[in-house]
Amino acid sequence: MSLFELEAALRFIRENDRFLVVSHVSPDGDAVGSTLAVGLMLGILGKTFTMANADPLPRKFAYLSGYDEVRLPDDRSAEEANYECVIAVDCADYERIGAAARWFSPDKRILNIDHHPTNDGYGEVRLIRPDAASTTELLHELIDAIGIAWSKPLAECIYTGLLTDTGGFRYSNTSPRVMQIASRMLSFGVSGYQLAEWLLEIMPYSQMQLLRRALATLAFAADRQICWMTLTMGDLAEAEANQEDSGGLVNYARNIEGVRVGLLFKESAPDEIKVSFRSDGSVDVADFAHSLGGGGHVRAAGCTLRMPMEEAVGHIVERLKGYLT
Ligand SMILES: [Mn+2]
Repeated sequence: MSLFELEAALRFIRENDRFLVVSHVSPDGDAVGSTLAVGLMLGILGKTFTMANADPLPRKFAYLSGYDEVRLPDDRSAEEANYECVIAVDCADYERIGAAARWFSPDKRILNIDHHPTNDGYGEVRLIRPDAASTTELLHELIDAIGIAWSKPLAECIYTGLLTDTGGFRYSNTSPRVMQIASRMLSFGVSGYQLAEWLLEIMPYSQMQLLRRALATLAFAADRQICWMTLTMGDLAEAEANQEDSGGLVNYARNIEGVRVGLLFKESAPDEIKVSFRSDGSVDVADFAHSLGGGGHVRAAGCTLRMPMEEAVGHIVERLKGYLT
């Protein structure tokens, strides 16, 4: 981010009050960590604010400070609508804010803080840095610039975004800078081994039941360079799984030797298929997902198709075969 961008973001925060903090639908660790970090920062600055998300936050992030304060769009009284100052974090485009945008005033101004390369530059003030591993990496810099004191709760938010968006400090975005910030967060009391165990290793029983069903559908194309799994609404019901249980399962498809792109097709509603893409790095799945109306990162992206499962699988696998060659 340029100094000019950082200054504009600081001014937006310092010179305004009554903020609405939002992130993307189906929030991940970086979305939750970023939302709550901004909330903690605004609280320390003496600002009034509300945090909202289109979807419930995954339960596994309940250890983060402020988790219970994030509101759903339906949970609203009249005086809480019409926020003029919006801070959107980790959200690559305006549509991904989803139903949380119902709380915006028609005269809203948005501070867009994000690291997705596909960010379309919405908002009046923008702090966008595609080379950052997580949005919390940018927030670390913003928090230092705004000059508030670090605490364990704030550090846990930053660390959670770093840990989850780097796949446990394993992806190619794990830069020296990421490790420096992580190290600093540990010095503020974050328990790195406990968060790693809780976020990367422990799996709910219902998620394991879902994994069992997903693995039974493993299929391949293009000399096993493409591998996919499917999950129907019936699978989700039988496993007594919730939406968050399917997170990360796509990696089982991608992690097979020789596979360049792993996919998970998940039926989220009748004739609505959410597709997750994971690449070994040789294929830009953000670009591919973008061509289907989705987005994400080079190695991890997604899109939603409105068609039956079989049609969605055929459509995407055929297109992907052409994309590989
Ligand atoms: Mn992120």
